[in-house]
Parts: sequence; structure tokens; C-alpha cells
Amino acid sequence: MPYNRILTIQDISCVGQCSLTVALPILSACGQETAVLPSSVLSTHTAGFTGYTFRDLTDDMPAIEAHWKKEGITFDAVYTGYLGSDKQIEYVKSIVNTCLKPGAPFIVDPAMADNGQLYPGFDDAFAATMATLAFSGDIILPNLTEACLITGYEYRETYDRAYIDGLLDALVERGAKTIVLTGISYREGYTGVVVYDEGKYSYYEHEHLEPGSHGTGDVYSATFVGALMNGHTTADAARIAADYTVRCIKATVGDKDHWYGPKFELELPWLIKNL
Ligand code: PXL
Repeated sequence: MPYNRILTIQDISCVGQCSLTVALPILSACGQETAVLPSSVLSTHTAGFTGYTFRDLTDDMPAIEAHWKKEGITFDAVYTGYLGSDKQIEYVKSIVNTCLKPGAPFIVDPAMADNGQLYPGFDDAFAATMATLAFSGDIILPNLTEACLITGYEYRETYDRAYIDGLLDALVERGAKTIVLTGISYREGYTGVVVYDEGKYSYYEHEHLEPGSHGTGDVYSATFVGALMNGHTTADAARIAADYTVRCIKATVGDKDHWYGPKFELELPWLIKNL
């Protein structure tokens, strides 16, 4: 198993099973050294809870970058998720320039929206800045809503393969290199992931389970990065991440009190075995 040092930059939602509290254990389970840069600390995530606290850590970022630079600390991959502000995105770009090893992948999950809507606290200006980060990445992991927001492509709830092809063209035109587009459904009861890599389209279909809980996108992205850094191809990493995410949702759906995040911990033994 290749052992890499990965930096992941996203928030800590203290309660809610998303972002860093998902990415760190999953990447560790994937056998990867994982460094974290918390973009902010919230008492809970923002989807379904009200009155959460929000401590912005943007202003800490330049000093953290300077210290890493002084220590000569570099990373074999950088993977970003939920970020809190435009200024933060500019700092993230600088950290990637300073600390990512030459030729190493920069993976961006533009985590900011779902089901046609931006998460609370985000606006179109933020989406435009997130687009600049996404298109500077080597691999992007948007859902359909995020892919539309970063390209300006019309969001539709129902669509066909021609619509998705048009969206992929729009992403490539803006500068996307490798695209892993999640939550694409061509028939009732199923959804899947489109991988567009070196001009080739592939699709991995899996069961569609309702209700999908918040944080499943973060489970998906962290698992994708962990599998990729274990040497799997983009398409294989996308498939492993899909299978694991479906298992996590299945482990959660029966428990109505556990609406706020996926019980991903229960399926970590499966992930470790199937990497
Ligand atoms: O990527 C999901 C996520 C991460 N972090 C915070 C969130 C959400 C989704 O709503 O609110 C703070």
C-alpha cells in the first residue's frame, strides 16, 4: 500500500458527521497520513440544525502556511471540501502553491450546494470564487448542483445523457481536467457517478436510497481520495467510494433519530477490506 501524506482543508463541524470528522478517520482507515487544516469550527453543520456557532479560522491560515514553508513540510495530495469565505479560498490557493509536491494531485470537492440550492450562508459570489478554486484542481468532485453553479449551466431535476454531456463539455471548457460527478440518475431507484478522465466517459450506477443524509458527499469524497492515493484508478476509486457510501447510508436510514449524518464508522471494516 502506498503511504502518502495528504492535507485536507475543510471545516470542523463538532457534531454532524461531515467534513473533517469524516475525512480524517476515513483517510486514516485508508492507511494514509492525514494532516488537517480546519477552515472553521462550527458547533454543528448548517443543514437541519439552527443556532450553530461559527468560528472562522481564515486569519490563521497565512501563519500556518508560513510555518509549514519554514519547516519544509509538503504533501502528496491536497484535498479541499467545505470552505467558509472568498478570502479563505485565496489562502487555500497559496497553500497549494507552497506545499503541494510537484506533480501531486490537488482534489477539490466544491462542497457548497445540493438539490439545486446553496447551503445556508453562501451566495452566488462565493460560488464564483469556489469555481476558480475548482478549475485550478486536477480532479473535481461536484454533485450536479455544484457542477451547474461553477459553470453557469442550467440546473435541472430531470435530465438525460445529452444534458449531462453538455454539462461535462461546460466543465471542460472552463478548465476541468478530471471530473467525478456524483448523484447522476438516469432511471428511477438508481443513481450513480460519472467519471470523465482523459476524454473518456464512464458511469457507475448504484442504488438510490432516500433519505440521503448530509455528510454523505464528504464520505464519498474522502473515500475517493483515500482509494486514489492507494493506487486505484480514478474510475476504481469512484466505484469503491460509491459502494462504501451506499453501505454507510444503508447503515443509517433505519434510525430516524440519526438524521444528521451517515454512520460511516460502522462500515470502515468493509472499506479497509475492499481497498
Ligand atoms: O459538506 C457538507 C457540509 C460541511 N460542513 C458544513 C455543512 C455542510 C453541509 O451542510 O453545513 C458546515
